Amino acid sequence: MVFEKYRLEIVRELKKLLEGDSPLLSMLKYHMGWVNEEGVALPQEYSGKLLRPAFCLMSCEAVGGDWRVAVPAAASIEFIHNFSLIHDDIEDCSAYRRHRRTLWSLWGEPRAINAGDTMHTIASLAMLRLNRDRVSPEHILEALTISNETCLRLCEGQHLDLSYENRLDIRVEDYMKMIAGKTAALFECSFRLGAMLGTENKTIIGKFRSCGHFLGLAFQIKDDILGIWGGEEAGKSTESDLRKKKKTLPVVYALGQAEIQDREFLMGFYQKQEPSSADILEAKQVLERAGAREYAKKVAVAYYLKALDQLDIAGLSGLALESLKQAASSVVEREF
Ligand code: GRG
Repeated sequence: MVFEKYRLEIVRELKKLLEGDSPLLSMLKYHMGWVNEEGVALPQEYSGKLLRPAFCLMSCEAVGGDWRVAVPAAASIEFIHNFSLIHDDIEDCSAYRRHRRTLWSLWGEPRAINAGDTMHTIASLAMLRLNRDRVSPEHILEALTISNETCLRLCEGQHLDLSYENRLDIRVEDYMKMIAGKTAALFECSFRLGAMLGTENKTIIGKFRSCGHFLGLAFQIKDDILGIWGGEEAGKSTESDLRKKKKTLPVVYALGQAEIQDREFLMGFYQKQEPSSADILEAKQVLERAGAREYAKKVAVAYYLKALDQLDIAGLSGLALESLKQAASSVVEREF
């Protein structure tokens, strides 16, 4: 999904920032998919898709900049993302991610929280490395401000996500507000920082920022679909979002739109302490019957198209822009 030239540089920068061999760093390298639980390098790495850092570099190149200058910002964004995953897994009690045991499930919650905090700190240090390529102190300060404001939005979105678990009255507007924070904010940050490090043109930077926002919304809605109907590729159980009572878009839609009997089933389902696998299977059928999968798919595609519109309005052209558009399509076409 991510072009090799970007992937190699992103991974090189990430590894540079985690150099050292303390047990704490080893936990971070485990989470990044580079080593096993004993800290031994893996022959085949299990890192994430690196979408956010790649979008940052592609945005920089698409606006006419030198993408290598933006590598520290891309690495910082990937560490913020991974920090948020470490904490998310603790908050959601998820035992697996990317086909592997999660940090807290192996080392316990206290040490996983500490490892997550370490990664958050390293994300800020990563951004400061922008100074190695003649990026001005003003730009670095602006990039750090933007990334920290983004972290606040992530926290707000995550707060809403957690607080919706015990509610049945979530509307599509509430859902959109939640994902704008927990997911779209970091996509927006990737596109914005990439563009900002490649051009001074505020209008273009604004369009890239909006593109990231809309693409992030599309990404999360696709993630919701995969979280219910995805295959093994996703690396986590397709029962988990339903079991955790997550108010994903298909669920929000069905709670409002399903036939009365199906809606009653869903209400009962969400009031159960421990739904069985049979309950979950039935819930999936109810969602399907209500047209929730089709609806969510349509909404994801609509946001993806809005994202592309922003790039078109920016009035740029070139190979790098075409590559960026191609990569953007993977957000809605992906199967994991
Ligand atoms: C940043 C200070 C700060 C706090 C974070 C825990 C939290 C607050 C936010 C959670 C945000 C979260 C986990 C959103 C979900 C986003 C999402 C769909 C992640 C999966 O992204 P992929 O598929 O992951 O790109 P890979 O595995 O490819 O890296």
